[in-house]
Amino acid sequence: MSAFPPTLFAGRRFAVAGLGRNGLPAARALLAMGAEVSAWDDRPEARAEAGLTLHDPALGLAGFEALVLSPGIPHALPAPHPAALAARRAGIPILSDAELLFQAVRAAGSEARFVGITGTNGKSTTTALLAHILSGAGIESAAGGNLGVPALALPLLGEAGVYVLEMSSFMLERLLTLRFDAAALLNLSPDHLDRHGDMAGYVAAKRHVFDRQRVGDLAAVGIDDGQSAGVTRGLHGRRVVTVSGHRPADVWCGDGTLRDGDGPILAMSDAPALPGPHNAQNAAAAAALALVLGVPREAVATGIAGFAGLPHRQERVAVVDGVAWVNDSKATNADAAARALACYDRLVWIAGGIAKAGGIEALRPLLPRVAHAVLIGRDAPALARTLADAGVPHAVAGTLDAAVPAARAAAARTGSPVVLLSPACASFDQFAGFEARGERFRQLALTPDLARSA
Ligand code: UMA
Repeated sequence: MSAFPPTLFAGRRFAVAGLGRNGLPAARALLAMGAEVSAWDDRPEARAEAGLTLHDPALGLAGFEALVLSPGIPHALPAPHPAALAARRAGIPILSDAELLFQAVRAAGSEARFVGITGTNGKSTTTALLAHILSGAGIESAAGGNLGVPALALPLLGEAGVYVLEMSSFMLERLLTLRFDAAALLNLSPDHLDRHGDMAGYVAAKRHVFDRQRVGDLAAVGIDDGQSAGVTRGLHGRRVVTVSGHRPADVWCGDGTLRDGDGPILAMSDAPALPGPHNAQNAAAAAALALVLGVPREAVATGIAGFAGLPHRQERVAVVDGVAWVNDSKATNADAAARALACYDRLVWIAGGIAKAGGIEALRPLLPRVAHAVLIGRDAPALARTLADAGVPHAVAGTLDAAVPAARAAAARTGSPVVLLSPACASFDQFAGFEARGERFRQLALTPDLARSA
């Protein structure tokens, strides 16, 4: 693992638009490789803080090799950003940082392998899980992309190294030469349709993860939803491996055991951080990728069993008096909360915040599992109406600080073994983001006196 040579990109000229978590490290990395970089952000304070040579791309991009556009900035829908229009006028490509990482690695003479992981849900978990399995097996790896460390902030890996990149649909639309030795598409449900026009556009963007793959490259495809399963058609030449959390596939989970054609890999009960069939599918995908990367079967099993999980995603933060406190603050919509609720037969549920269209109506089939619900946030009254209609005992606590002691009492009263924060709502009415909401839950769960004194 080392830094990229300082003259690697000498003589190359890039425009970088967007100086947030993606663009700022990208601009700095390109500069550190010797490229000439002109940067821009529509926020004056971001421009001022960047300390970079500034150029408004809307004024023209003649002479630049490419526009590195932050993933959140649209190049087509709902309306193209002026930088993207300027790139089109200048006839230069619009690239993501992952493409430039690939170019840099190859320019540095490294044949390190690239793994791309995408899907609507579970891609962060699968990326982190694969990186965990690889490091346990002693394989040098660097993980990032949409999750955590942006691609161009990753180090240079040698021949035996493996980059594990979580790829969003936004990043996948901006590749030119990057080829994934092994790629996974986990699942597909409607998301980011404003950027992709419709479901067909979204699926097309996700499918780019398999572009340029050669004969024998691995294409792992989740078959637990029809849209994703349909992608297996048309992947000729690749080594297609189907993965499922609950039905027969090339790598799948049945009777609680993760298995493939060679037999059992491990019992998912040995992997407490990966509850539910959706996590079983994430584990199946990570296993398929790890096996093709040369990780021995036993090391795949050990890696999955020892995975600690990601913060705020069904994260078991405490077990107090036999009650497990589970932080699933990342569940900002009903779809995500459904995955968590389905994992427990009887629970106390903390939910609420700013609800998405439809509220928690879609969760009705799962509500009989809820022994008691405690509601917080702006849309608690609307959620309460659904719960009342479904006959679920509930209370409106208002804040998380009030909800935690109420949930503790409800768990004792109802004999529920789990208190689950899976809000099915955005957090912005009361918190800076889902992370802050989850952190407060963790503090309150671990320190009962904090809640009592609040
Ligand atoms: N900006 C402009 N003009 C605009 C819009 C934005 O100048 O018209 C500037 C903003 O002022 C800001 C920057 O662009 O400075 C923001 O860029 P961005 O929206 O791409 O966000 P980043 O902070 O750079 O984070 C991005 C990813 N965000 C998105 O894809 C929306 C992060 O994924 C990623 O972790 C990060 O790069 C590092 O690679 C987050 C995400 O929500 C987790 N991803 C979506 C998802 O998971 O569903 C795809």
